[in-house]
Amino acid sequence: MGTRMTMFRWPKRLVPALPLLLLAACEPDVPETPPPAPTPAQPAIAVTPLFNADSAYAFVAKQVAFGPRVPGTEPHRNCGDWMVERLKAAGATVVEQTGTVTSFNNERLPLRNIIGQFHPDRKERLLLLAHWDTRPFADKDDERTNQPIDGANDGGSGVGILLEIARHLSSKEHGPGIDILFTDVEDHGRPTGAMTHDESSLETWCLGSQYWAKNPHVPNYTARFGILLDMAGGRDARFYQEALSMQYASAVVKKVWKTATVLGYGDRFVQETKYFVGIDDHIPVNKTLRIPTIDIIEYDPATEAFGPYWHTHDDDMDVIDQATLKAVGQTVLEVVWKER
Ligand code: AHN
Ligand code: ZN
Repeated sequence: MGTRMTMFRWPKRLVPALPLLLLAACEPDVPETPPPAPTPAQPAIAVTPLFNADSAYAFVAKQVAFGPRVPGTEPHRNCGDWMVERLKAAGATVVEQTGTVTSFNNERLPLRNIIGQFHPDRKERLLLLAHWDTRPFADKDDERTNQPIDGANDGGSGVGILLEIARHLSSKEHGPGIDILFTDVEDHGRPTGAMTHDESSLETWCLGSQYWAKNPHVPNYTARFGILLDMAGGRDARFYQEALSMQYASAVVKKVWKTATVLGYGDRFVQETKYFVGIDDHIPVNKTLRIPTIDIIEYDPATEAFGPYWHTHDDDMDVIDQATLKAVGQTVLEVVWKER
């Protein structure tokens, strides 16, 4: 026993390092000091995380399960609380904006914009947004027109995709910090004005983003660019380059559509401009804050508008397709990850 103790008496500071001990056991002339530990190499390219479409789909289904998210109702309140919880669980610093707005039909509506900030200490920002309220009526349907819709695609899909993206953001160690903005009271606009371009009707939509653009959650808020998701999860959806996005932020449109093509989603992200969105949440962001912001929104050449489910009771979970959620989600995640 005594002999063995003598043979294996190593310098004290090596004792806790078991691998070194084993190495040293095969090497009689073990150096007094271990070689310096290699400095952990920063990967040259931060690999973009995989967007999980199952998870995004479950986030859409969860919103729908709360019931229609009509401002001022209990499902709306409960869904908002859940979204805040999801953002916090993902590591965001959450800010909520509340207020009261008046709809076109003179309803006083509570407003709740929800902002999840990732790495709020970083000066450079990117803005991702989607509305989370659902339309209080089905004015494009033939029946039950005054009942609220599920809004699985119109409302649910954008939030579902962004909540899935949010799960990855705290691990983004490089580049700008991200702000996820869930706007409220987007879809309470004047029915007959839906596709017209008369100014007074346009102003009845997007009340939450109008409010936020005038009162951003951070004074003098700005971002490198913004991406709005609206009706981004429909089966076989095609995304054309929306004309107002092209007008305000063509470089961002091109960046996103090119990224989608590189990722293999060029069949969905069609490199062709279509003029159709009178207003959406990107307009106040472009006009008031001058942040170049685009809208990824379904365009259906057959209807020359959105999908046939739009503002009808058909906008339920049957419309949602994981392949579309994946194409949009992975594309946006890639665009975000590529920013240095
Ligand atoms: C108009 O209806 C004028 N623009 C589309 C905004 C919208 C409604 N997005 C979803 N629902
Ligand atoms: Zn809508």
